[in-house]
Amino acid sequence: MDALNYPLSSYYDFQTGQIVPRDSYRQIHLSDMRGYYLADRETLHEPLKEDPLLYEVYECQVPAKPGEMVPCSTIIHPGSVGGEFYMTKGHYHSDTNAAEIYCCLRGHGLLLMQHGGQCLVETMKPGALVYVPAGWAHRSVNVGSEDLIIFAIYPADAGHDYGAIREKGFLKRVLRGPDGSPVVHEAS
Ligand code: S6P
Ligand code: ZN
Repeated sequence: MDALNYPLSSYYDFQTGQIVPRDSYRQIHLSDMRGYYLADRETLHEPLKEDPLLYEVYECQVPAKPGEMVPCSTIIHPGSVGGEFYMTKGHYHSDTNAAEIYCCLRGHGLLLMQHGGQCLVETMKPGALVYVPAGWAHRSVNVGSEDLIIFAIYPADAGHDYGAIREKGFLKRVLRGPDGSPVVHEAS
């Protein structure tokens, strides 16, 4: 990240959630989420019958040093795995002093935030602006029938710690109820 031309300017498509030019982009398929879904516990070591794309993340590349900030877009597609809505892996920031700002542009979702045995659930609908305090794990869940598009900004030197969530999960899970609407369960 030496040869940066300032100011950095991109185009953000509010309809699709894409950021152009595409600096940093990743796709997360079901095969990348082994062990995260409840239904996966029994079938963890079985080959997947299909491997749908669950979510995509665009990030603007900036130097990973104190004072810099990363703008990013997450697009979570609609769907569920064994009745559990498509969701991001979820993580803590490695720097426990690093907060984050989330803003929902499109769709309908829930944002789980967890810290010290407490798990809060915030509604994400267009215009919802949620502050993720430093030290809180966060996971987005698409509970709607269209893409959930979220814009976020976080400190460039925050770092991402996936280990604790990968091993223990969140204290709450979001499942599809009998009528298709989301039901938040205490994780077992
Ligand atoms: C980064 C920020 C988001 C997530 C993205 C995917 O700090 O919270 O850009 O990276 O929503 O979630 P995850 O948990 O797979 O990184
Ligand atoms: Zn984050």
